[in-house]
Amino acid sequence: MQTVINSLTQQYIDREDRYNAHNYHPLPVVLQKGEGVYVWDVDGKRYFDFLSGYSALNQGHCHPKIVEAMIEQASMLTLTSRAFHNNLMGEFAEYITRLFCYDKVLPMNAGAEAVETALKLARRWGYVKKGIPDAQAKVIVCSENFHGRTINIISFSTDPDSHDGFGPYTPGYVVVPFNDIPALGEALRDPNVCGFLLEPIQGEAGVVVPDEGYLSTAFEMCKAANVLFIADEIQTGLARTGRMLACDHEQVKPDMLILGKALSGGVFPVSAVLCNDDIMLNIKPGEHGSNLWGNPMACKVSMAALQVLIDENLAEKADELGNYLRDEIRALNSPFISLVRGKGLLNAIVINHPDANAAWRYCLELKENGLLAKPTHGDKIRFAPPLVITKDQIDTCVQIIKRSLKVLESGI
Ligand code: IF1
Repeated sequence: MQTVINSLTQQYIDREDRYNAHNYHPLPVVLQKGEGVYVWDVDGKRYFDFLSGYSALNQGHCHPKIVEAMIEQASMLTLTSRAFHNNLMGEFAEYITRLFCYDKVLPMNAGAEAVETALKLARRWGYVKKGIPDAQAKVIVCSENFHGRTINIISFSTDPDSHDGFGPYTPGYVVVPFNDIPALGEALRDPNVCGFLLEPIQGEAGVVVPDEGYLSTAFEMCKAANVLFIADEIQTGLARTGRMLACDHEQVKPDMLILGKALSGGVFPVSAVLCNDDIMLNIKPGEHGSNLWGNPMACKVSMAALQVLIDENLAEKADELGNYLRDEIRALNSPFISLVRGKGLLNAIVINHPDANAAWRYCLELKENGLLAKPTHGDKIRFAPPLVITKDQIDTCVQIIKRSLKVLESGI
């Protein structure tokens, strides 16, 4: 089916295309308003958002408490830089470190910056505390990882689109297959390894959930090898998978925790690294920073965003509704859906269809029927609505998901 794009939508798209870098391939929908689980396009058509800004919007669009915190702070004080103190930095740091039970927090802005920060902290810990010879530190990472777009981070990406053509690459990384304990064991034998960086569930790879016991076993192995276990929970964290952190499913407390995305409820770039003093205090004044990090706006917004997760029991809701959503999609018994996987409300379906373009065509049809989702790696589609969605709304969405499958009956 050919989607009809009206001329107003096309004008917006053409303008973007004319002036914006071409580093994305979005669905042809132009949004201008959001509230809770809904977004509206420039024609006023309403959609369920099943992407949630790649999990930045766990609290839903324009959550009133988060927006209120932002507006209040915006008219009071927005930025001090770290040359001076501000009245919110300490309050935020106390709030978030108590919540996640770490000694210290180091706030940043984008997710990739927090990952970079964690890698610097791991290397520094390796030299100061573990006694790794200068410039020899290595970090183990997983194949199919996604941790951001900086040159350092893409140096250890195994995705050709992210990686190729941006060399020379940063050395110091060892790639092991995800969910492979023996391979990790082998890599941990190198005494120069300071850290193991992983996503507890691989998001961009298509919501790949490791075997039960993988996280806890990997954590124990890192302990035994005196290697830091570093969890990138930028996408899996903050109630998305049915627990505050995905590592909570296996009672693992990472040595370093990386947060981003929903840390601000999607209104503002806020990220953070949390760890204890033996790791954090190896970085001294002048050795790391950012002009914008930990600004009062971010502090205020982030505390509001975290409080919403707690007050609205969003982890519990994600757990319950995630099980329900997966069961309902499985019950459709569609020959075109070969797999439904995920935890909580971080889910993906795998499309089974001879047409390589089927997942894209299906997403266009979902859009026509009022639900926005985006394919990843060709045949996978993420289903990750804001956690404020209700059971009734999920029922409506499952009907849309079902009805839209009809489009795949053609083109076989
Ligand atoms: C885009 C992907 C998802 C992340 C994890 C670090 C970062 C991300 C686990 C970096 C960011 C975003 C980036 C966004 C799309 C989205 C994404 F497709 F790119 F891979 F969700 F799966 N660690 N993920 O998922 O955080 O610096 O971007 O704030 O358009 O690139 P960032």
